[in-house]
Formats: sequence, structure tokens, C-alpha cells
Amino acid sequence: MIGKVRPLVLAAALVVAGVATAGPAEAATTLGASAAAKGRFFGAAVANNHLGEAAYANTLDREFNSVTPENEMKWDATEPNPGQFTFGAADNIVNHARSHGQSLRGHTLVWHSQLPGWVNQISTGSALMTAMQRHINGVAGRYRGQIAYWDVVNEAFADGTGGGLRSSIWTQRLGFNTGWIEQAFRLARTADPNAKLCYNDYNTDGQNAKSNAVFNMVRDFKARGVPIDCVGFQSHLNINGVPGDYQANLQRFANLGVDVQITELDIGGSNFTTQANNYRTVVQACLNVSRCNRIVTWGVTDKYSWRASSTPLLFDGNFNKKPAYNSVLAVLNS
Ligand code: G2I
Repeated sequence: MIGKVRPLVLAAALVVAGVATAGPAEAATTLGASAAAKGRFFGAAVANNHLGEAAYANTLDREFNSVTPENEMKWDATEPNPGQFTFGAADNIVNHARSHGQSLRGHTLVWHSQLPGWVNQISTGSALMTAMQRHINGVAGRYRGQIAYWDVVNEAFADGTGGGLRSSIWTQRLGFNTGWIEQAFRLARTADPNAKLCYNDYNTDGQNAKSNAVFNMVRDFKARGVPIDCVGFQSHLNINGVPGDYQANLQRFANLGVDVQITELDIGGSNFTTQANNYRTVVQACLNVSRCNRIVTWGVTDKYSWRASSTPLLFDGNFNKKPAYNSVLAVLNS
């Protein structure tokens, strides 16, 4: 009798002491819980207009412990007219996440896309800088203390072999150097001192001219004390597409002293077995890099993916778990 009671008493004591007692035999059964057991978050991009759909919200809240608003915190959504902020949709996602204990990634403060027309019409660098300051103060200030990681600047670098910044309103008015990016990070730190600040981009998932250019910027920022804490790797991948040096690339950024995160993961593919293997590779790479502390898929279900026709996510259009879901859960529990 006593022999049967003792383990329970011991387990209870460990729980009170805050010691995890789950062993391999009690592997967690959701992405978020399994990632948490590895000291990570597993998240999804969320669209406010789907939160009212029970299957969508139930899947989100059961499986994911991190939320990124897919569009609702972007400039066109939050400041459609100069100095007039609209936060209804973003607030709704933030409230949903907070009430379900989900950590938030803010996306995104400064980007060349999804800008309201008035920003694209700003004709001088000083006016654009003033607008950027007001915008960062307005949006990052609104959610001060509630955002774990902000994508401060998104997709500033050009594709191809040049290794330079992309031509956009930002570079056209403020120059083809990283000074305005630096300024955005400094403003974001002031607006929300407790948020970790990220640079986020795509086609940076292996070592190439673009990721090298980002690497050089981050190294420079760290050397000069510019407040950058994290680099986001979007990882919009295809069926053939996990670069062989994916993990090594994450690791070289981590070695600069920043967190690294997979921020917009989706892997296109109609062959679900190949897709599952590619997902496994990405998640295992992240787990192998101690500073890779969050993985976010760019959506919950194939049904609402920005590239739905390539069925790139972990849940199908009926919210059923796909083979890729099972491979991800298995790696997280391994
Ligand atoms: O393009 C995929 C992602 C690449 N990295 C940055 C992300 O912010 C970006 O997300 C996508 C959203 O998933 C789409 O939902 O960004 C697109 C716009 O660049 C979003 O598409 C837009 C449509 O183009 C608009 O017509 C629509 O009004 O979504 C808007 C809101 O539903």
C-alpha cells in the first residue's frame, strides 16, 4: 500500500517545487506543449477575420502557444491616414492571445509593402523619418509590454547576388545604407523597452548573398550597440527547398549573440511525405541551435494560407492533422 502511495506523494512534491515530471513516456500531445518542453514556442500567423470560426480558433488554441497577426499590425492596417491609428483588428488578436496564454510576435513596423498610399507619397527623407518615428511610437507604444518579439524591419534586403538593400520608398528617400534601419530599432527600443527586436526576411534560409548582407548588418549593429535582439528567418520553402546549410546558417547568426526564430514557416508540396520530411528537417535544425527559440507557421490551415494552392501548412482545409504535423510533433518530442 505504502509503496503505491509514495510515488504520488513524490510527484506532487515535485510539481509543487515546479519540477517537470513528464518523461519520454508522457510526451506532450500538442505542438505548443511539446515545444515548451524543449524551451521553445510553436506559433502560427493568425487572421482576425477567422477567429470567429470555431474549428479555426479551437485548432489555434489547442496547438499553438505563440501568435503573429498576419496583416493586422501592418502599417496600412494601423495608420491608414497620417497620425490616425486604428487598432480594432490588432487589439482583437492581442486580446485573444492574452486570454489564451499565447505569446505574441508583432509584425511588422517598417516594411516596403502594405504601406498606405500617403506614406508612398512622402517626398523627403526628413518627412519620411518623422512619419516612421510617429508610426513606431504609435504601434509599438500601443502594445508596450505585451509583445515578446517585434519584427521591427521586414524584408529590407534585395534578392540576387548584389547583397544590397532593396529599392523602396525607404532607400529612395533615406539612402541605400542601414542608417534608417538602425534608427527604426532605436525607436522601437524606446517605444517598448521590454520587447525583443528582430530583423525579419525571406530567402535568407541558407548562406547566400542576401543572408550574408543581413549577417554583416547584424554583426555591425551588435558591435556598435544598436539594439537588435533577434533575426527572423521566414522560411517560405518549397518541396525541394530546405537548404543543406539551413542549421549552419541559423547557428552563424546565433553566434553573433542574437536569438534566431523561424517566423513564417510554410513548405509547399502536394507530396505530403516529402513535405513531412522537410518540416522535420527544419524543426530539427532549430532544436539543434540553442538560441533558436521559436517556430511559427504562416497560418493555421491550408484553407486560408496565402499560398493555399500549394497546401503548405500542418493542418488541411478541414483542420485535420497532416503527415507534416505528425513529423513535427515527433521531432519536438524526440
Ligand atoms: O507574402 C507572404 C508573407 C511574406 N513575408 C511578410 C508577410 O507579411 C507576408 O504575409 C502576407 C500575408 O500572408 C497575406 O495575407 O502578406 C500579404 C501581403 O503582402 C498578405 O496578402 C494580403 C492581400 O494581398 C491583400 O489583398 C489583402 O487585403 O492580405 C490582405 C489582407 O487580407
